[in-house]
Amino acid sequence: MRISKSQELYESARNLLPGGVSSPVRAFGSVGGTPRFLVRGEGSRVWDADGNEYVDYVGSWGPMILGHAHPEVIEQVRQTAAAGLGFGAPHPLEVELAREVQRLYPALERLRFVSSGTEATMSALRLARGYTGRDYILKFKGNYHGHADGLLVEAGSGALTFGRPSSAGVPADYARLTLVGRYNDPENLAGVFAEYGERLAAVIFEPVVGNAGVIPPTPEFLESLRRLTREYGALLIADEVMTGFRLAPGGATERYGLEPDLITLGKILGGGLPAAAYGGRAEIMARVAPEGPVYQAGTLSGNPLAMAAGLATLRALAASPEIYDRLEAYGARLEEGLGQALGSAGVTHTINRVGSMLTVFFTEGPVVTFEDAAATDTETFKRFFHGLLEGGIYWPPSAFESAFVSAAHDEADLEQTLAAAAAAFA
Ligand code: KE4
Repeated sequence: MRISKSQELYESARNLLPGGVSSPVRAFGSVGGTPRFLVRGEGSRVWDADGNEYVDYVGSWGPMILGHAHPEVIEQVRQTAAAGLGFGAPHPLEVELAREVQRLYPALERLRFVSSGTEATMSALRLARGYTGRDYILKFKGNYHGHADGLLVEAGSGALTFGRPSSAGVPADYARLTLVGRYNDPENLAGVFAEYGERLAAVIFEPVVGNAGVIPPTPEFLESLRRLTREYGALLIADEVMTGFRLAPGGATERYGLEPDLITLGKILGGGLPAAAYGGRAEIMARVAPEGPVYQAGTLSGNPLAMAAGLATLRALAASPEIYDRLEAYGARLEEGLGQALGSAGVTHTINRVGSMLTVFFTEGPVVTFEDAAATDTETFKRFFHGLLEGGIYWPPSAFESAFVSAAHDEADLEQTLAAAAAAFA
């Protein structure tokens, strides 16, 4: 496979951008090799600067649930762009998209558009602190909610969970206000609440973890989250930036019957353009400026093009609800086929899948906690990743990410994917 153009571009990019990329995971750091500079996408496929074609399971990290360059989405963006790219003023498309989001997420009596998932979670946590008057927040190890300072925190030492910075530049004093719990561990959760419950502003969690690889929630964990937050008056924030509109029309909230106090959304919400949101009950959101004292703002919030792309995406999904059956069916066949290919090659693995989100862990399994996921053999993942890449399959370049199936993936894609997986370990 000739990749000289990507190599040249990467050389130039590294003299301009840290690591040659605009977001770290794109640099292939954990798998090695030259990141592919992608220049075109259509349906389930993408092309790199050298003209190599790939079946795409990254989908821009989730947004491209319809597949790339969906005609209706492109047309709506084109029409909107022809009228101007943005005004920094209210726009009709904000009303239309908010109405469509509210139809799918009735819990969102009010919502605020922002430009990234990070902004959404950062703002939701500030709102929770402003609403409760409390300072501590709780997140879970292996859950990622974007790069706001208070969220770049890992479990501290000691039985409980004082946070400490997981990134340079985050003051220890600030990280200390973030507690880090263990996902799918109701006992640990009860312990944190016993110690800190009265001081907790919010608990933020991924309803289905995608950022440690896919880890589904246990019913007990979901039940204890809602019960304990209610009991102690902490807000429950479901971070649906990745799962929103993907695991069901109403995301994980619909799929698992969740009752969060706040929900954050992103990715599919912008259809591939920069749009995200946070929202919840009107009496909570009434605290958000300009109505209330919790400040949050953004030049490009509610940008018309992003609204147009998101609205066209959600409308295309609503017009063809059978898409969710197709995502489930392809996801199941991909899981089964990869299991057979890896099993036949004698490769120890376990696959976690929820709908169209899937991760192959190279460990015995089951993978129920972050520690289970961390046991995956990253060297074997590297062989899997590059075997797929050589076979024209663009898989997420990290063992701790979710692959994404789109409505555009078809039989030919599946056959090519399974053949490449078998060849990777032949
Ligand atoms: P952004 O700021 O990247 O739009 O969203 C942050 C975020 C928040 N919450 C969840 C559950 C997320 O998955 C994300 C971002 N996801 C990663 C993929 N694991 C984005 C890819 C990247 O960092 O380049």
